[in-house]
Amino acid sequence: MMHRRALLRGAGTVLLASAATGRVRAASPEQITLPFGNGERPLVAYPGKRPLIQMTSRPPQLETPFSVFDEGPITANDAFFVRYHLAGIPTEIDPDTFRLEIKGKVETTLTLSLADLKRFDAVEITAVNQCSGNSRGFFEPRVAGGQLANGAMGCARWMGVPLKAVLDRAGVQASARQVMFEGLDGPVLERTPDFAKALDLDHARDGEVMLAYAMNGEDLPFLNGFPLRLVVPGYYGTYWLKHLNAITVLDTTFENFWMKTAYRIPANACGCTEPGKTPTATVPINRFTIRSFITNIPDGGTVQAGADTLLRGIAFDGGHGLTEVLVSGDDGRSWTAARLGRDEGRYAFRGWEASLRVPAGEHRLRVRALNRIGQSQPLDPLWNPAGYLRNVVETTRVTAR
Ligand SMILES: Nc1nc2c(c(=O)[nH]1)N[C@H]1C(S)=C(S)[C@@H](COP(=O)(O)O)O[C@H]1N2
Ligand SMILES: [Mo]
Repeated sequence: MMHRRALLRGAGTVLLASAATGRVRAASPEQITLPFGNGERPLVAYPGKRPLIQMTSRPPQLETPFSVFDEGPITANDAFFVRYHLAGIPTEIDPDTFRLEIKGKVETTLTLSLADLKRFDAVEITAVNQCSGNSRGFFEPRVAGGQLANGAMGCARWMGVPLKAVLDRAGVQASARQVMFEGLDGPVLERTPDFAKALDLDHARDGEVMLAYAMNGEDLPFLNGFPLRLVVPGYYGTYWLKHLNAITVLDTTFENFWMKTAYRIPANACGCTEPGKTPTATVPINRFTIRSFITNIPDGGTVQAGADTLLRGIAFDGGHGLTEVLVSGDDGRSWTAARLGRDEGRYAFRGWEASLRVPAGEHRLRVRALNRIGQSQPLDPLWNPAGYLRNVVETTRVTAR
C-alpha cells in the first residue's frame, strides 16, 4: 500500500480526472439502450476516450459502441473498451519514476524503468483483447456480473518487449512454476483481494506474451494500462494486467481469489453446463472461443430486396488461424463463403466481406467462422454460470424492401 502511494506521488505528467468526483462526466450524457433487460447506459467521454458506453463509473468500465467495429480490424485507442475490478485505480503516474520489478524465484531481482524496457529489442503484435464477460448480458437464463453487450473487445497493434527477454535477463530459477503479475491499482477496502493473475512458466516464456508500452503507435491510453501492460495473445483480457509494476516468479501455483475462484470455466470441451447448473470441475479461463460479427448492418436494419447487399464484418479466434467465414441470408439453412480481408496475424480481428440477395420480407442474416483446428460457432448459445466464452452464431434481423 505504502509502496503504491509513494510511486504515485511523483510529479505526474499524465492526469486522469477522478471519475469519482464526476468532473469528467459529459454535461448531459447521451443514453444508449443495449438489447437486453436493464440495458440503459449513459455514453460518457473519459479523458483520452470518445463517448463510450459506461457500465460503471467507479471504477470506470466502458464498453465500445458496436458501430466502431465497422471502422476496420484495428480498434482506435480512443474507442477501446475499459475494464477494471477495483475502485482504487491510479489517477496520476509519472513515467519517469515508474519502475517494474521482477522478483521471486530469479537469479537477480530487476528494477526496470521505461527507458530500460525500451532498450530491449522491441516487438510488435496485432492482437485482440476481449473480456471474459464480453456479451454476458445476452445470457439466458441471465447470470451475475457485468452486463455487457458485444463491445468489451478490441484489436490493436501492441509494441513492447517479450516477457521472455525480461525473464531471461533476471534468470529464472530451476524450481519456478508460474509467473505472477500485479498492477498499480488496488482495492479500496482492506478485505477485498488485490487484483493479480498468473501464467504457467512455459506460457510466460513462449516469446509472444509481451510487456507492452505502446498501442497503435502511441503510448498506452491511461485507462488501458499506461505506462505498461501485459499482452497475452489469444487469451482472455483477465490476464492482460494493466499498470503492470511487479512480476513475481513463483515455485508454486498461484491461488488467489482471481485465479482460484473467479475466472474459471467448466472443465469440459464446450466450457458449458446445462443452463442453471453449476459445473462439477473448473479450470482457469484461457483461450478465446471463435467468433464472428456483421458490423455494417445493425440488428433491425433495412436492406434492398432482390439486390446485392454488401455484408461486412470481423472474425477472430484464440490464435489457431481462421480458415473460413460463412454468411447466411436464410437463418442458417444455406451458407456462402465470405472474402477474407488482409491477414494482420493470427491473433487479430480479420475483416471479411460478402454479398447476399434476399427477397422482400423479414430475414435473419447469420455469420459463422471456422478455424484451422476445426472449431466453429454453435447455432444455439452455450451456457455457463459466469457468463464467459459466448460465441453463438450471431443473428442480424433485417427487413428487405
Ligand atoms: N491492473 C489491472 N489490470 C487488469 C484488470 C484490472 O482490474 N486491473 N482487469 C483485466 C481484465 S478482466 C480485462 S478484460 C482487461 C481489460 O483491458 P482494457 O481495460 O485495456 O480494455 O484488463 C485486465 N487487466
Ligand atoms: Mo475481463
